[in-house]
Amino acid sequence: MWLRQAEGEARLRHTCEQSDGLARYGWLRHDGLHFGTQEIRDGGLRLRTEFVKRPGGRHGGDWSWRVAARAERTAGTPDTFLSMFFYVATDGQGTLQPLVVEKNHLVSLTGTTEELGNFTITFQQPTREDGATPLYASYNYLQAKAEGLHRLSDVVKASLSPRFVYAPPGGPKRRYFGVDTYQGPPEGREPHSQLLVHQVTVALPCLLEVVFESGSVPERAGRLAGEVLTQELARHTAAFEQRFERTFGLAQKGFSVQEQDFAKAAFSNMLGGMGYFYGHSLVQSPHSELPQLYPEGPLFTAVPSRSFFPRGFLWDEGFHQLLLGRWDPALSQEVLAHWLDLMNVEGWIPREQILGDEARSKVPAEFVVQHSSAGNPPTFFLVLQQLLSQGAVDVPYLRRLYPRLRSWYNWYNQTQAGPVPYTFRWRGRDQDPQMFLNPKTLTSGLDDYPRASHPSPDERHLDLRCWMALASNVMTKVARHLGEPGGEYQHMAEVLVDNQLLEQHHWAEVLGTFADFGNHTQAVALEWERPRPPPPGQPPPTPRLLRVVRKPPKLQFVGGALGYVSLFPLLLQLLQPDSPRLGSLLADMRNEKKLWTPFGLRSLSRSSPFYLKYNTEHDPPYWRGSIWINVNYLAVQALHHYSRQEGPFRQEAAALYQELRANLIHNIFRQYKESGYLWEQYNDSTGKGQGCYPFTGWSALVVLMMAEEY
Ligand code: 6A9
Repeated sequence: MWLRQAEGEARLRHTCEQSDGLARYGWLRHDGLHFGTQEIRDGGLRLRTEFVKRPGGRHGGDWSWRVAARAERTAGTPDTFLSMFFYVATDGQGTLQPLVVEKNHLVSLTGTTEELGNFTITFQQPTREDGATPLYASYNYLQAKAEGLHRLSDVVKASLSPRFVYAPPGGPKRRYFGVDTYQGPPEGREPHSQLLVHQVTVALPCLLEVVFESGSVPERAGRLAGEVLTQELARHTAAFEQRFERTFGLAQKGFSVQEQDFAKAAFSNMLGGMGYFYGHSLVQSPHSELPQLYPEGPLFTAVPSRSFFPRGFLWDEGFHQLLLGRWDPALSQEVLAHWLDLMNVEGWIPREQILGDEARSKVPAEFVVQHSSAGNPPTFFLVLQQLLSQGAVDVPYLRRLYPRLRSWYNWYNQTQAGPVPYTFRWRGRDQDPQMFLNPKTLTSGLDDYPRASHPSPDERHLDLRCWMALASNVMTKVARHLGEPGGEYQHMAEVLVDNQLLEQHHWAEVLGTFADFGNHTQAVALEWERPRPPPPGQPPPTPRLLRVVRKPPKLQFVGGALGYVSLFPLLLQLLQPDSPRLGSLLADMRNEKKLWTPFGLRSLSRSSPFYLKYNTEHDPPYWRGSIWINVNYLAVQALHHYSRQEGPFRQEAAALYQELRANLIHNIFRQYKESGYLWEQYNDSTGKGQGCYPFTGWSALVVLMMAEEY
């Protein structure tokens, strides 16, 4: 945690929060195992945090952190006076023994926990940036009990007092906020966590190091601090640069150093943003009245956004591993195994993973419960396909995965079956359709993308059918790889890839495109209800925005919805290279009145009646026009594929490939330079990043576009 004392008010920084409005932060380099370098810009303050981990012993080895802080010269009033808080906290079990000198200076501590065994943590003296010249500092110390790791900011904030004085020899005396006393959590809340806080208040620029030494490391060449730490950081950084170039080849492709740095930051923030979570899911199943707590379990996963969605999301994770699997296939295999271990007895995996109090503290209550009839695109099949083609999956691993893969596949195949054989339907669309312009389909991952206006069991969803074709195809390959009978998968794959049947179920001749099918009318609008006059003496009721239906729905292809869903047969490469439908989708893609923008493909045609429409008074458009990078990655990948297949559209696909790839890379890079971040989506008129940030989930797939790795 840190606090800029010159501000005169105590604005404590701790976890990644969008509301802090930082100009920039994120991992610039991270190799996932041994080291990372992070840069944080907070007003005029620039923090650089780096760590090195040195394996050894039986508990993960040693690690050291270095934090360098300086004031930016360009800023109006330079910030020269800073507090940094280094804390150590237990999480339910374990003990900590502080060594405190001069009443409030925590020099080191020893501790024991189940996972870490015995360890020592030492806080080195602050120095100037040279790492040698000692620096004057004021120290504060807090020892407290907290409810849990998710409440540590509250504890520190509640204990701050402005009564302390920073008085460097020969310098002016200044008051500052320091940790003082803490009364303890409110009555009735069990403290789970023992907390020790070491606060150092210094003038800038400065450098601080923290050294963790594991009790089971038998002997060490030298303490991982000072010059030794500098050398190890340099060695790991050099190895990172080489490996990055070997893996992605961006220098060789002629990208500038600035562009390469951007790609390294995008990649590193996805890798460095990975988390290890532990806890229960809260699940509502159709068989029980109340949501049930699932058994506790671990999840090692990347996250879409460190600030806003710091937890696992199922279909996001498949996209994440497409990138991380290029760097470290073993890591991706571990992540996939973790996810598949979260499967219930029915073969279902919850879409959003909110495990443990810390994760739960970031989620509004209405989103916590997961529904066991709800799916999400099975993107892990994309990852398996990729790992198989890299030759990176070992057979014993795949053999252990296989029973779970079978159950997972069957879950989709059975529970999400459509009304006609070989069609599919997302369950869990919004209830209460009259409340929405178009009832949402959160399970599809495309949330408010328009579907049949009147949800019904007659629906067939094009995207899900295409996902199932992919899943069947990959299951066939996996079975073959293991020498298992995979006839059922092969049969499904053949049927689902059959272009004639696909057209029969989903080609809408009247609309000239592929589409969903269902009970649908385009003649809907949101209107304020005209409330009846209230009975005498009663206040008038609050008017509601309700959907009016001007023309009754009928069973038909879903019109007015050209966009990402329509492209799925192309995106997942199901179309034959000589299919005339391929030509027609390419034309829709390239059409600026429909999907084409200078920044990437927009999610919904500009000519759709749903384009940029609110779904309720308070629900702004999400997948109704803006540019999403995961789907654009699939598009670039598919265009690359079709540019290499003999056929009448080969040239066109090749040209679109070049153009779309260049547009996406240029815009995401430009937005990064201008705003400091990668974003959740991009505006289809201006290219500007929007939604949450930093979002180095699937938006970081720009690295694979740069590398042309598909
Ligand atoms: C809201 C409010 C701090 C929505 O990236 C994760 C998902 C995608 O899988 C999905 O396709 N996002 C996309 O449409 C974000 C979903 C967040 C839901 C929870 C909680 C956060 O408050």
